Amino acid sequence: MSTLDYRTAGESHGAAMLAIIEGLPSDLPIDMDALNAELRRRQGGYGRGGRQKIEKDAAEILTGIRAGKTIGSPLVLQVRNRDHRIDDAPVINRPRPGHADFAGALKYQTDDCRNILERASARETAARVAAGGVAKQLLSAFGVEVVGYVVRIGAAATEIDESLNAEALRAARDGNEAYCPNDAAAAAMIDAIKQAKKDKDTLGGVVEVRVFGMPPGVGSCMRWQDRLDARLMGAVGSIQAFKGVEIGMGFGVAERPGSQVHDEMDFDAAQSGSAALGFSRRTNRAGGLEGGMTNGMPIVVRGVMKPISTLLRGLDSVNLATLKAERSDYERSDICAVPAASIVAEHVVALEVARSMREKFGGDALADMKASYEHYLGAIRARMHAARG
Ligand code: EPS
Repeated sequence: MSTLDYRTAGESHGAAMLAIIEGLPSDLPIDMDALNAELRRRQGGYGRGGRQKIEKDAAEILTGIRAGKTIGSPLVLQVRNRDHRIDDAPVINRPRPGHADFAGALKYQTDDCRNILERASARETAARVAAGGVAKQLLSAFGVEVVGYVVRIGAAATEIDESLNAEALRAARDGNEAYCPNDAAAAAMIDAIKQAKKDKDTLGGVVEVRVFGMPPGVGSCMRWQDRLDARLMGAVGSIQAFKGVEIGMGFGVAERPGSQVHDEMDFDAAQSGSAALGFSRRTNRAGGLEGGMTNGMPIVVRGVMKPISTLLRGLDSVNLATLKAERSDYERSDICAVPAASIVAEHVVALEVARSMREKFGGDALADMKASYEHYLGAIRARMHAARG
């Protein structure tokens, strides 16, 4: 079956976080240093709490690999938890409004929210970043680059310079602790997090992911399940604490007429060797996706993360064991995890893009998939050549 799928398992203070990826082609070399660099990046960013001083996340591959290359079998990744103490972790009876605590405790018939938060915790994203790191390595075999960064924390925001490529964006992001490609905006974001800490409060924000180098026609308009835009929205929307996702101009299209929304087209035969086949758009308000399919422009996805629900000053809650009004429990937590979430968003986007690439180009070995990719671009170029006469 040529698709790609993944699952995760693990509790925040259990033995390990695990990811299982099915559907990788054989012969893909896995660069562990690159995977581990992404895991460390996820642990960082300004505003993180005490847990990241304990953990030194590193991935181990348990299955699916031989001599450093995939062999087509399911690949299991493990990130061990140093803070492994799930059986001794304190009982939590006072749910944090905003967290999974309350609904989960009722659903799983317990008044100890610990059973819920252990799995609901954003620590689970370590497994998704490990899996997404593998997806990025598959995509890079096709010249596809994925980069995530922060565009807003609280009131501090930046616009992204549309002329920046993946490398420039990544370099700018990695230059500061807010993971924002604009240093001046990053300084304002860090100040906002410092203020939230003083106020014993938390802060959310907006992350953006761009995917460069996708050929047109990946995804589908034929089945809603296969629409790449919908998959990206689902994947980014599934990140812990995310409350909304936009593609391209997103909700901004509502206030503009069509002439100011759609991206007018050009064709330059001299560029037909590129993955975009010589077609270009004067703008990219569609965020690289039309009809559920890539259109050759960079994919642009944004997601909004709410402020973390664990506040040092607590929030009014109800004790589930006594039903008395009390402040919510405090668990060690972050003040702001938006920088880390930008890395998570990058990796879940990579997984969805890789899934659609597997479905479009198929093949059991990487060479088959590449041959199919080349055949597809070659067939389109031949049609364009014939059209030009
Ligand atoms: C996280 C680890 C967790 C939290 C955070 C994300 O560790 P601990 O609960 O031991 O401090 O810091 O999870 C949450 C914000 C949450 O609400 O659960 C991580 O590794 O990203």
